Amino acid sequence: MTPRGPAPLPDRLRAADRTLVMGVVNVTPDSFSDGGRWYTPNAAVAHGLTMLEQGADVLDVGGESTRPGARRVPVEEELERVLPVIEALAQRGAAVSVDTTRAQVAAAAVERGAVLVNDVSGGLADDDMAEVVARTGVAYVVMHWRGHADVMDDHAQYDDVVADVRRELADRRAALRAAGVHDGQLVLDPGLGFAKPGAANWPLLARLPELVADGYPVLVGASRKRFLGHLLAGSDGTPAPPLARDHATAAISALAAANGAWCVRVHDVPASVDAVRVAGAWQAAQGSDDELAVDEDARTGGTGR
Ligand code: PMM
Repeated sequence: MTPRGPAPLPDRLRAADRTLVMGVVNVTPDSFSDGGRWYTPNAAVAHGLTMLEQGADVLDVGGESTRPGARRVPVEEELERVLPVIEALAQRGAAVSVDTTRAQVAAAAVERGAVLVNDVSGGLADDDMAEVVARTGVAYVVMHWRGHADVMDDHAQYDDVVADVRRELADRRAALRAAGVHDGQLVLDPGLGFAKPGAANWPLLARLPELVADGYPVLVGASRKRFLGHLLAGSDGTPAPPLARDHATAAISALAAANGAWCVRVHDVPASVDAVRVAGAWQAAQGSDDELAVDEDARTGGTGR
């Protein structure tokens, strides 16, 4: 199948002046980050609606935990968990993303109104995913991944983590393109915490502009992850628990936004909405400063004084 010409992400997945914020709706009993607090469909929908009010641009609904060591959920159970929540949130006008590695779940979610498929395996976990993405034309997050949660820690060796992640993402893009997915559908994600030892996450953040320079929207999912727990460890070395990692998450949202991220995926929406707004205003002022300098140059005859 030949790839179609480039087309940008849908308008509702773009903001002119700032990075987007994706709120996490985990419909799972065992997520590392929120421990199943929103497990029933009603609780998950209510939580999603709250995040919309708090300023989330996209809601990411997932029914399978990806925490290290987690076991897989049968597909029927994943469908039962996510579909009612996706449908209800889409009907309320939300831009909904489905967090799944399964083609069958992705296809059903798009039918119920999802506008983005967030696949932490970048198409590697299910050979049919590329066909679903190509056929539906849905926007698609290609995350860097080296194996399911039960084995990913065995695949965490890198020469240069940033170069290796970029190269493996380029391989995924080529495979998706060959299956008929077009480049304009794609979002890239470095996959923080997925087959990444703690220290490997920092270069992926610090060198984010290299990934951004590959020319695709970039999603950053640092929220409440283990490497932040280690950063914030107490004096006895005990990692900070997930719910104590939100301030650090917001700091990363600001820095990721300032470094060109398209979107940040977070559990605590209000702080990251403020963070990306700060980054947006900061960058706009840098632009307006340039304009001021040009105006000033015109007035002073080019001395700028
Ligand atoms: N992290 C998690 C789940 N889904 N999706 C993308 N695109 N990027 C991520 O970093 C990511 C993800 C794991 O976190 P959770 O259990 O809190 O949802």
